[in-house]
Amino acid sequence: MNEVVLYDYWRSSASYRVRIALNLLGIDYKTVSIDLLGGDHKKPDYLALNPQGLVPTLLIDGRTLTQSLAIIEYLAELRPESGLLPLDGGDRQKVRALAYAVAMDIHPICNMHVVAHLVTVTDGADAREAWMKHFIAGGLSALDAMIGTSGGKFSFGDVPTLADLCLVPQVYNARRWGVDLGDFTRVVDIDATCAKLPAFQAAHPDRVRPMPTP
Ligand SMILES: N[C@@H](CCC(=O)N[C@@H](CS)C(=O)NCC(=O)O)C(=O)O
Repeated sequence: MNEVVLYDYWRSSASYRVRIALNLLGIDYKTVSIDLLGGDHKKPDYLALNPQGLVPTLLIDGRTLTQSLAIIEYLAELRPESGLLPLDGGDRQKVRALAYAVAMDIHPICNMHVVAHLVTVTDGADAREAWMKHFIAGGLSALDAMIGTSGGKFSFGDVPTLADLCLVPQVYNARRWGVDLGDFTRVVDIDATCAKLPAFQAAHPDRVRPMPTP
């Protein structure tokens, strides 16, 4: 098998999702750090891999894969026994709905280039934090309600799914921005359950942050 290579940024939620998936599936991979703050994602070499100029990108099976959820679904379909996507169509729909609530409804409006533009058009540095808190809190409140009183240990059932791979990085991001998570009991409990698993621990931004060059 060719070497698996993940182009990622340590603090990127979308990269974090894919790191967890690779770890859960036991797929060894090499990381190439794309420094978003340094503009690496807009350089021609990287744009040739990922024309959107976003991380992550995964090289695997001789393919160049982009879009974190599409990457995870590719991996999950190769290993249906992983449970990342449930086998039952109705259950799979529910897991995708929970994942999309984060990846499509919270993440895009809180992305780096979106918020950087907000700051330029509002001319207010405070706008960034207020924006992040508002949309992350609203999105996580809805996610908490969607998960509701389902009794499983994870977002859906008793094994980690695509939904948890989206929830955990979003909670990390919420904490980074100082969002009050007090009302989101299920979300916080599920995050804590995931945090006990080595695959999630090894993917945490603090564990993968590149060392500054001396
Ligand atoms: N829908 C894409 C989103 C990827 C994405 O937005 N990545 C962020 C980091 S989490 C990024 O590269 N941002 C760069 C920017 O905003 O300029 C995916 O899931 O892969």
